[in-house]
Amino acid sequence: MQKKSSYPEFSPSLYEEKWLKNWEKSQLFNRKTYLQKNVNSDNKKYLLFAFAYPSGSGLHVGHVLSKTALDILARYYRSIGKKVFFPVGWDAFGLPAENYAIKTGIHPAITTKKAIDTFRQQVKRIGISYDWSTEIATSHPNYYKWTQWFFLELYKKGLAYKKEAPVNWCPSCKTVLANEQVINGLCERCDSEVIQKNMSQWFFKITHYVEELISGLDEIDWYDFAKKQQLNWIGKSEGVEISFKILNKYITPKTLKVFTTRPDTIYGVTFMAVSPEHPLVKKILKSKNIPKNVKQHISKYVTKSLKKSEEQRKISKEKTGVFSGLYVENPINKEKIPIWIADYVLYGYGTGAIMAVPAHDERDYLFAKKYNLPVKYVVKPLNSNLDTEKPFESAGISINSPLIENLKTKQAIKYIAKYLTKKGIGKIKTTYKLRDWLVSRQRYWGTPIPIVYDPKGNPHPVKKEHLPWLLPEDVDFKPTGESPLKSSKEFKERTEKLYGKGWRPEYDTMDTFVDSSWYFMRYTDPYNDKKFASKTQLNKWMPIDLYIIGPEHIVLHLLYSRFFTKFARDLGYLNINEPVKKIRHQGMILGPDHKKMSKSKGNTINPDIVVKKYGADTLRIYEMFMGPFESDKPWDDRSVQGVYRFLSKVWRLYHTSELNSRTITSKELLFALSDVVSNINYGLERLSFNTIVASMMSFVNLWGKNINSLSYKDSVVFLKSLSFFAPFISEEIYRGVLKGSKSIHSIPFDVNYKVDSFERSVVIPIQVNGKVRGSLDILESKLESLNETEIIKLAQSKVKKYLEGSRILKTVYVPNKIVNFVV
Ligand code: ANZ
Repeated sequence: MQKKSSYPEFSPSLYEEKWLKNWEKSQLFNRKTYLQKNVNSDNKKYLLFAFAYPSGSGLHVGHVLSKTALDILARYYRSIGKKVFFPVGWDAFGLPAENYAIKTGIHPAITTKKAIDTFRQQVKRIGISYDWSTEIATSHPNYYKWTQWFFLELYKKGLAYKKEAPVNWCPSCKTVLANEQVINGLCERCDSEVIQKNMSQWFFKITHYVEELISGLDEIDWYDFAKKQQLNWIGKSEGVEISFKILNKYITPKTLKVFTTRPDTIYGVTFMAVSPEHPLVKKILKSKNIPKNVKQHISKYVTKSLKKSEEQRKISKEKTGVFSGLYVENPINKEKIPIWIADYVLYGYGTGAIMAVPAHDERDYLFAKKYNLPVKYVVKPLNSNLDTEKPFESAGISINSPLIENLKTKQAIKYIAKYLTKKGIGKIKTTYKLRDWLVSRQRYWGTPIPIVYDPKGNPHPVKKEHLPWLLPEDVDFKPTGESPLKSSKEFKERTEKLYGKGWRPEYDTMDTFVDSSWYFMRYTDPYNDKKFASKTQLNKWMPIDLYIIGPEHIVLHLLYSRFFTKFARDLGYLNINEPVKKIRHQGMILGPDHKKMSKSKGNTINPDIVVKKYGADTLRIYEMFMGPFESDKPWDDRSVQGVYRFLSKVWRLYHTSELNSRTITSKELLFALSDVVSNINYGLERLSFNTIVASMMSFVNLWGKNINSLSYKDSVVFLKSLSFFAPFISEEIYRGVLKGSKSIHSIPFDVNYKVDSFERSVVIPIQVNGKVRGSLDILESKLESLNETEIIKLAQSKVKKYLEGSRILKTVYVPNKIVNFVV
């Protein structure tokens, strides 16, 4: 190729859209065109990004980060012969579209479709090589038909059931909220105070798989802190259930059961506490033997507590309660202990009642201090003095405890547990914090629960031939505290027509977390209208090899997805236990002010504007270069420009260098290039994108210093490396300047580049009068072509300084070893 003095200006907008169209037309990344055969667990790569909610505000820079990261991997894996599955879809049901509809009256289906269209166009524009043939949206009847099918299968197996339950209720959004939607007792969306309300709700019995949800974590390559968070949520505790005799002959039952993980502290119990929902409280309120004023007190307290959300009760530093008027007997020492009603005791955990040991439990301590109850220390530290100004919660040595005096906590627990079990008042028990999954939502824009009620109010499954059980369109979105579906005439008429007069449909829709708990399975076979996915496709692509999600999904989304996978396995569809092999989380991109981006702070960056100004390649490389993928990092406009300059240099070098087969790549550049290749080979799987970009930049800087030192072949190796990160410019140069006959994205990447073609060089020291004064550093191939005279001449020029003004008396050359001049 001839060196050119003038070359076309670097202007990404002139070619980026052109290549998009070209790739789309040739279906370059479509799974159907070339990936169907010979897929096995060794050669397949299922890459997944947590599918986006298509919000009205469009793609943000955070989406670009994770999508680009996976795209780079997808391009790399394809180029080394892997069968890549890289699907795309939309988590399209959800509250924002519905809230927008409430405000504007525009149907959520319309806003959602529009948002998806915008997202799709934006994602395509940044060159994400998705397999668009698999695109799905959870709000599409072809999708939610199978969400409903899953519901019915769960129902059939007794894993979906209905029960009356206290729920978090936001009085302003007029909806039930999941625990994680309650932040410090306030609604995540509108900051109103959340209250508790009893409602009849549908649940999925996720606790059925609780042990597997714990043990399965061992199979996943995931951060320890994330696994710990999920384990904490599941909250397995081994302890003892102890029965305390109630000292009141008019009250049944005769005993109060508590769950404790510290039976060794039983000598330190100074009060008992039951949750306001505990059945004993109802008994007390009904009892004629408890004074009226005590009951009034209790009743007032209970009403107030029940309005609080569970979260509020858990975190509040102020512990409150009322005395119940009852006592129990401590089975270990026959002490009379008062029973209190306190809302820091939760009804859904353990037995909903506790033996309180203020000396060794902080919550009990705060309560005891507030109500002047005794604090009795029964454990002391192993190696330090007991501080009686605060609770001592750690393990230590038992004191003031006759049966276990001087025993270490672990032994003491064992001893007491055994003792109580023998006496028939204790039982070893395992409890879990995990509750069944409440899936009912009193909202419109979600999957209708496929249940109908007969005139007596008994639930029946919607017949499978009536699926998809369509979401009615004629509804009034305005929240009334009831499900919006209740306002649909069509829905009611449809139900009566199909099931009989007086029948009614279930008006609740499902939590959108249900939609997203199985979408990765649907991806494998998105157009199947006989099954949610065929066993063949499922077992061909599952499990997901790499899943990138935001850290906000560590607990629930992954727990629910794991639950659905186990259920699909038990239905006989899958041969695996866990849906994902490896999970990673992207860091957050902060605003230029180092703060979390938010519209109200005015520090958001619109990726469209960056693309328009600098092109998609610059945006992609910049985001990969900002810092470690998994860390939070601020946006910096100057670095964006730096990346743009890097790409324009690439452009100039390819247009102005003599890239021909005669050029031998200089040693320096070979080093730099092999650095790029090995960084890709070792760094990509570790998501070390920024170090790869840095090595590409140093390669280009070196090249710029000596532009005619790169061979055509090696220039392709570099361009191919760059193509994973910057697919547009590399295609334009490959097809335009390097005259490649096919897409750069379909040529292979030489992972062995370093080993195969890296040339060794030979270093020959040069001595003057026996002293080393310099050295020759020559590539092996070049050395072969030089004769002795030429080598001596080169050596002479290297040590010119030391030879000046003298005459060379003798020259000794030991081939490839040393040159010695005697002067
Ligand atoms: C006596 C005791 C003494 C306790 C002590 C702790 C320390 P984890 O480990 O989280 O499972 N508990 C039991 N049921 C409860 C409920 N429904 N609401 C609130 N607290 C409850 O915690 C188990 C401990 O949490 C139990 O052990 C109980 O307090 C409390 F020095 O019993 B412990």
